[in-house]
Amino acid sequence: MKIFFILLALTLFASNFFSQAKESANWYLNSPNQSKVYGTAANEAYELLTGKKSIPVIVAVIDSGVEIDHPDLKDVIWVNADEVPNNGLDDDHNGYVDDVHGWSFLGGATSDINDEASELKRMVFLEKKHFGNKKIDEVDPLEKARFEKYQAMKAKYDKELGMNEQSYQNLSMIAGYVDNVKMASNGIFSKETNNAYVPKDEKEKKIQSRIKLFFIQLPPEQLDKEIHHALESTASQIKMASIDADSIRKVVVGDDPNNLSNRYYGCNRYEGPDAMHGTHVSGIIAAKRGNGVGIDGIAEKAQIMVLRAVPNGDERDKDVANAIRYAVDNGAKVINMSFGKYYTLHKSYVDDAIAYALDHDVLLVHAAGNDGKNKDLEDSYPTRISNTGTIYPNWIEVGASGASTSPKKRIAEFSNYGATTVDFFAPGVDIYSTVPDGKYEDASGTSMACPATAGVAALIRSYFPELSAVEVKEILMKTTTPLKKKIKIPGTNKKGKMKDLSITGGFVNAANAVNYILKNTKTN
Ligand SMILES: [Ca+2]
Ligand SMILES: [Ca+2]
Ligand SMILES: [Ca+2]
Repeated sequence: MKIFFILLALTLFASNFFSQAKESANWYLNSPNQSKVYGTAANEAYELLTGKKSIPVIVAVIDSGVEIDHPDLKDVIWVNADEVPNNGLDDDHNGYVDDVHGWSFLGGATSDINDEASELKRMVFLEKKHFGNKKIDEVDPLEKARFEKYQAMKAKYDKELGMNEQSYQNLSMIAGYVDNVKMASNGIFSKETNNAYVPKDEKEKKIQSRIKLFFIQLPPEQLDKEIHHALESTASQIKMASIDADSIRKVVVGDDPNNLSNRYYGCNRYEGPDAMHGTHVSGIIAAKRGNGVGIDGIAEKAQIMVLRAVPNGDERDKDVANAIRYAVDNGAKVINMSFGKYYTLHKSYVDDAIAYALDHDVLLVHAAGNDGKNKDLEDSYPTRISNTGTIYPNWIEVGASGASTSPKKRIAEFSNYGATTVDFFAPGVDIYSTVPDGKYEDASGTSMACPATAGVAALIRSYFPELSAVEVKEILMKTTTPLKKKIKIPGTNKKGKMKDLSITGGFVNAANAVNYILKNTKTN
């Protein structure tokens, strides 16, 4: 699941949700050393690096796909120089035909996967195949524990389905209301038309007043779009419930998603059906700086390698592992992973790919998730902790922070956290970045904090290539900006310390990292 622009589906009726005031469009580049806004200090880092040499760094974006011809991205998309485009041959013999800018693990000869089942559904589906309609007393005694686990998963899955139905009904009502407002006012949904609209009944009256609260943070046009987007994706999850968990995959891609031995499947369509999320992520890392167009990304010399592996619904461990391996084999030094799920079917396969990245000096950056949860209590996947208990050191886990200077509002209300499982926080609220059709939009999520951090890591690796992935991670950990004041713990009404939320208790800071390196290591 794309840890996405905050899903309105479940939260539209929580009035305090969008509580953070926007300070400025490029706030994520600001320095906490120079202002009270806790950006990444990328611009200050460049001031410190004036005159120093840097090299290109490939950053793999494992995501939904990327608009590679976006005006602010087209010059920073990775080009596989050894691959001749469109000749139907694997010229560089890496196993992938015509992979010029990366690869999609979610397509076949002619079509692409957009919607997929949840991992929980896949697990329930496989176990159902195994146990059929057996009852507990009909199960082989040796399989009782497995059966009980299956029953627990099934109960959870059934509950999820019920919740989807509920949020679909809520969203339909809200979307219907928005459409009614538009119909009454020449197609325009705005503050004014919402205020002027005469509600048809009590329900509409309630929606009208709730929507007013959301206008404080979200422009009407975006709210309209997000409501309809959430409605569509909920509808697709409901539709998914009635079909075989692997059927779409088998028809579109053609591989067996539970046979992990085959790495070579997919296609070279980099955008896929919905490149919104991956395009936004890529802009934060690398949108062309100083070209007078759009925004400045964080890492000037980053080249984006596009790896499509994250559909609507849950990504598959097989694709995540193969995308990591592709990135490692084809020269990426940093991998951005703005996705996650709470169930996993083939975790060891991803564990092995992470170990492979470690062996080849590749840094993985992962989003903590948007459920306001303590990850020390319930972790999501992928995770740096392997099935055998190894903790991989080439991994950074990032929570999301906002531009607000009020400590109470500095940590995003939606962000997951963990005193032992999240490393630090990075800008992830109201981040303005590239989206398809050559446009730009605000989005919030740990999905945005992750590329903010990947961008900083790429900046460091570009100027200090002699540092290893693990050293870069350690330096970013050592040089975070602390915050002594009490913060609000996401998803609760409790106050806490930053150390309750992350290992470092701080916020990523590119300038501090550069300063540290210049002082403590012999470079350039
Ligand atoms: Ca190739
Ligand atoms: Ca070729
Ligand atoms: Ca630009």
